[in-house]
Parts: sequence; C-alpha cells; structure tokens
Amino acid sequence: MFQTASRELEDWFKSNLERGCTLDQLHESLLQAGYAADFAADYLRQRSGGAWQPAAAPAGSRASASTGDTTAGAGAGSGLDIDGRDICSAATLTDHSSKPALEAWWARCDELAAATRVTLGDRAAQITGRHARNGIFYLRGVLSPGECDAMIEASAARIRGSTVVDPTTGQFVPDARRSSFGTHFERGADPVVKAVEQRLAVLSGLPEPNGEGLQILHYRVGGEYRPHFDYFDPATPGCALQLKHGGQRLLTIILYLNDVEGGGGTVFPELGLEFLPEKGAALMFASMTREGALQPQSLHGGSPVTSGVKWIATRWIRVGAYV
Ligand code: PD2
Ligand code: ZN
Repeated sequence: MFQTASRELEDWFKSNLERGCTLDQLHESLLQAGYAADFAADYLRQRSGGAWQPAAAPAGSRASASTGDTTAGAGAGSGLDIDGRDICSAATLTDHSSKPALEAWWARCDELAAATRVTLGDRAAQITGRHARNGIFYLRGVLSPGECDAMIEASAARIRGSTVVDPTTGQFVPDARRSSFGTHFERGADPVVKAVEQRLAVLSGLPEPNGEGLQILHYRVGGEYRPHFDYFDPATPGCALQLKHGGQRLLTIILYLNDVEGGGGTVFPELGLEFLPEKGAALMFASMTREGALQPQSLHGGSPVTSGVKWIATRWIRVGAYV
C-alpha cells in the first residue's frame, strides 16, 4: 500500500462503522473524498479481515483495476492524456508566478485529482495515491525499470555526501539532517535523462526549462532526510539569492529508482501521510498554495532506511525558467 492509513482515517472508519454505515457506503465515501481506488479497496479489505470486496466497477469507470506499468500505445500524443482526454496546454507558459497562471495550473491539478490513469507522452502511468487538495500525487510506472537502473549506474561512481542550502550564504553545505549521498545530472545530460525530463514536464504541466537538474540521492541503512521544506524562505538572504534563478520552487517530483527492503518512505508529518518507495514510481507535490503562498503542509522528509538501500532522483520545478 502506498498511501498509509492516518489516525484521522482510522477514527473516521471506526465512528462510521459504529453509527451503522456499511462497508460499501464507506467505500463510496472514500472515493468521493478523493482516495485512490486501489487504496480505498485495499484499506477496507484489510479492515474487514478480507471479507469485503468492492463491487465490480462498471465499464468505463475510473476505478480501473489495471496495474498500469505499460508504455503508451501507438498514437499517444506529446501531452498529458488523462483517462483518454488530452490535457496538454498548461505547459506552454514559462512564468507561473502570476495569479491567472497559477490558477490555470491548479485547475489542471484538479483534473488529475479525478484520474486513475495518465499517459505521459511516451509512457502510461497509474495514479495510486493522492492528497489532491495539496497537489500531492503518487504514480506508478512513470519510469521503466531500465531507466531506473541506467540512472543508478550512471550515478554510482559519482555520489558524495549530500548538502543543503545554507540559509545565510546561499551556498550548498553538508548537514546532519541529511545523511545521504548524492550527485546530480546536468539538464539533458544523456538520452535517458532527456526522456525523463520531457516526461516530467508533461506530468507537471510546467515547462522543461523550469526544472532544476535531476538530483540523485542514495541512502544506506540509517540514512534519512529529516522533515524540511523544498521551497526557499524569502526572509533569509541566502535564499533570496536562490530565488533569482527562476523564482520559487512550485513543485517537487521524487522518482523512486529502486524497491527498498525496509523503511525509506517519504512522509508528510502535517498531513499524516507516508508514501513507500516503489521502483519506477513518482511522488509529486506542490510547495505553494492555490493563492501562491508558501505551503506549510508541504513539510516532508525521508524516513530512515531500515534495511537495504534507497535510490531516488528529485526534480525541483520553479515558477519560472531556471537559469
Ligand atoms: O528521499 C526522500 O524521500 C526525500 C524526502 C524529502 C527526498 C527529498 N525530500 C528531496 O529530495 O527534497
Ligand atoms: Zn525535500
């Protein structure tokens, strides 16, 4: 399961059961509240000890049971295709700092909120977890296993102790909050990186030039990234320097490059959410609100790896072109 059950959800489940709701009714409520079909079905199946099954989805329903780790069929366009509808226009504008541009971008997120399958130009992916109000989506199958392996292989010999941005100087410095190793790819560094960047532009609805170079992170047992914000705090002088390069970070996309044996989930402590790494999956979340303010609920961290290793690639995407 990718979206874990929060305490809030458990309380909701118990109180509704006590007041006499059926599991079918609770299933319907979860879907209406925006939970992914897979998550809602798994959750209720588990809570009923396996006794409950969702009713078969009607033909054409969004609640598809397909696993979706397939490439797009012939005829797929270069834009985002959501459940068969083409939603590609949002990526044409470079500067998303204006109110109308942000509104258009959020409207596109709302389209994603109702979808289960998307086609990202050359590849089909499945949305299996979401918190749509905050622009958080978990998608399976965004990268092929071969792309994941190629990115790990190209990084393995180059990784170094990770750094964070010093809020005072704006320089990258080592920090105990981030016990991982990393490197990065220049934009368009090789054909795999190019293909991935193009796909992420389609997924995000933000143009390729707004993306920073992909950051690769490698965690060993005990490695973690304590909760932080990906946005820059405009109140600190070092971050003001960062803002000169394309403005604020609007969006983060974390790509999971391997299956992790134990731990290593990405958590949102303010929302009670955790997303577990799965090779080829992507976690996308917004660092800004619909009004263009910084989003405090975007606080997120990488839980300690308890067994095995974890490899991710992170794409931070600015409101304007990253220069
Ligand atoms: O490794 C993660 O799960 C993680 C968590 C928080 C990565 C990042 N932030 C990041 O790359 O910004
Ligand atoms: Zn982060």
